[in-house]
Amino acid sequence: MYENEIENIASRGTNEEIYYGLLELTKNAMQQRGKIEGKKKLYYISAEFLIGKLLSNNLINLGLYDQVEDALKKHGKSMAEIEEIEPEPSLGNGGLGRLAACFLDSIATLGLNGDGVGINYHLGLFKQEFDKNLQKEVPNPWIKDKSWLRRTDTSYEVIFGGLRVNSVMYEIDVTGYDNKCNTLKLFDIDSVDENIVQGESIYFNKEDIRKNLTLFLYPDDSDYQGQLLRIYQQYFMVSNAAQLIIDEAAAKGSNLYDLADYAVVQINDTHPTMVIPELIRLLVKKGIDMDKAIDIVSSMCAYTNHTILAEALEKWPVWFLDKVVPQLMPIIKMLDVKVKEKYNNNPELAIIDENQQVHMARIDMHYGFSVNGVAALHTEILKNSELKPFYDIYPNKFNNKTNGITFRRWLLHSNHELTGLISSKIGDGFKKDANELEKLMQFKDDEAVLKAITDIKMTKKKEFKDYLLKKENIEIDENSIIDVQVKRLHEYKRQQMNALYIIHKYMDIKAGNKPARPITFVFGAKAAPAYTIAKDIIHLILCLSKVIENDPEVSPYLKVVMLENYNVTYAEKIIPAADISEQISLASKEASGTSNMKFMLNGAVTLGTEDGANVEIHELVGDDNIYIFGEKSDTVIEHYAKADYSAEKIYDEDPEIAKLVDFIIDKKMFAVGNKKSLIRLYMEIVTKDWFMTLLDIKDYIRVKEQVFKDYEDRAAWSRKMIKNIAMAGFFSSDRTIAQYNDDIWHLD
Ligand code: GPW
Repeated sequence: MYENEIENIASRGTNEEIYYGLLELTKNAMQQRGKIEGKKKLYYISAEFLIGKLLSNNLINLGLYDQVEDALKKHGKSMAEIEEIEPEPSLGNGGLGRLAACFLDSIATLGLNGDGVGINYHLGLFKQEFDKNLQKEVPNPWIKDKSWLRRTDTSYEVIFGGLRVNSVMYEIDVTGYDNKCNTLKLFDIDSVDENIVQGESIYFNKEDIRKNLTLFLYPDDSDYQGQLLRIYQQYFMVSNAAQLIIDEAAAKGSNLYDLADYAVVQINDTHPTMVIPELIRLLVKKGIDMDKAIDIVSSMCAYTNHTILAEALEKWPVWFLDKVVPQLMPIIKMLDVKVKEKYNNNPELAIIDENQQVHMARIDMHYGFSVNGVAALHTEILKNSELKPFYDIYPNKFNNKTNGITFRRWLLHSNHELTGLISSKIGDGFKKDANELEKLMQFKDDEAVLKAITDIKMTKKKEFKDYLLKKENIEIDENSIIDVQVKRLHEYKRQQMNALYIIHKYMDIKAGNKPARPITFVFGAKAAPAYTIAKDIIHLILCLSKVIENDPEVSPYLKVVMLENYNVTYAEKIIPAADISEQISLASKEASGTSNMKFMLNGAVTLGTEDGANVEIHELVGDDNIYIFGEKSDTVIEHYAKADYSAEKIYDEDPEIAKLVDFIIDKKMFAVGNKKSLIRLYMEIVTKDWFMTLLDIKDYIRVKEQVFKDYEDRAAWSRKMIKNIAMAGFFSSDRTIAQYNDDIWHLD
């Protein structure tokens, strides 16, 4: 199929013409596939869908990729260069948004009837630029005249306090691997005006809702207008979703009393929580009795928790909601009264607390039928501490769904070489059943296969080197060890601890201890615009990079690279090139992590704490094929409970640690950096250190030294690589989604 069209497109003159030709062809091919159907439908509502570029993935899922690549080759072109034309939509911050995108791929691949519902942010998340070693945020317009978006005629009225808007629904087709299509539905309004953004910044008038409602993803919420805007966005998203759900069910014959036979809603963290009162409101408006409406909605909504960080569990003041969504407040108040009556005014369970704050997650837990965490450890912590009062009253609602990633993007697309090798050894079965990767263990002592795996790693390192040189004019050594930490910048993820290791290594080399081979430390991370310390950590890393580069004694052995504007596309390039995967969050704080899975699948070895899904990786690969360090979650949770952790004490009592921290404010650093920022970070680490960097730093250094030493036994290292690849099957999002369906959604 499509031979002539593909040949015709590949023969066009410019990459742009080829890209747009392939875009149209792919969109048509997806329409031809047809839709996945069924009586009951899943609505995966999420404020973020970090879908990445779509051309290659859609072609892979349609089975057309090889044909296109061959045709391009004949004309002296490659997919890689054509793909450069495609803008990357930045409709997510990080893991949560990328997870939603992986899930859409797997839902369609398993042939399950399920759509994503979200918001069409015109400028997405900001684009990151570095200026004077500091992060600068600029808008990232991604919507072009021709794109994957399809405008539909579906439109709903959404009523806020003192404002009515009419939405427009856009769709992006989501094709399963060798299967039919679902859709991602993104709501928007026509009146949004990109010109209200001031210059090359992300600042705009936050009060003009008609013009800014879908302008940015999570605009700066450090001031109160920003938070209000976030509530406007959330309600806009769920009011559209609720109306869509009711319309689609009614069209299939639902009398609405049986709505749960037609629809199940997955609430992706608390951002879409207002879908619960909104559905209740709409059902009551249609004449259904209030208690009955509550029952119906409670039987069709399920909630996923993605964090135990208290500051991320959304709480909104009653008066915010009164202002933005006045028609929901009577319902939320009634839901709260029912809870208070039933549970004796227990303040831990209250939806509205004594400070007149509405706890969004508590609405989900009382009025949804399922509550899940995203890794085994995370779910245990939810049950035993964070959400214990709720687990005590609703033990049957709680369940675990360890995250997963789509292997179509994170292996088939990002690592054709490794995919080819695996196919040649164990056949193509793993593409549909990822557990078949375990068959690779037959080759654990096969020198030719082990060599092929290390050769592929070298190929991917060279490819990354070329990409980086072209994109950022930074040159790295492909023969160096590539050690990678890529994820949002947050103190709990502890990029600052990695930086302290680099300081240790720098000093060690200055003292005459040269490493066996050069090491390249790669970081990629965006910091929230209002998160000062996170931005200070970026500054620290960029300054370290300069100090090392300027030091001829050290620069032959160490290089620090901070990728500018790390995004999905960058992830696809760096992950296959990585030797070491840094997963060093403070134990208990990283709900799951998903890049850890992507690295493992591509043959990198994890250096990490017993946190999130690292725990499950550890169980699967065994002690010899992962590097674990640091305090365990129980100890950490105890420290928090007793409030007995003191960074200052460690700093005062351990001169080796003090020496590393002091380097942050060394004159070498001041020579390239911003004094205020470096001093602020130094003080933060010495006097606060909320995420206990100094608690784990010594063990981290000890184990990391061991990693670099072990790397030199190339044969032993290649056996660690194959073990990681072979055991990665569990982390396919196809497995995760099958479990969601078996335990929660029950779609045909
Ligand atoms: F705070 N995660 C994220 F829980 O990327 F809502 N953004 C978020 O806003 C939140 C969580 C939230 C991440 C977790 O940090 C990560 O551990 C997890 O793997 C990922 O969500 C997907 O579950």
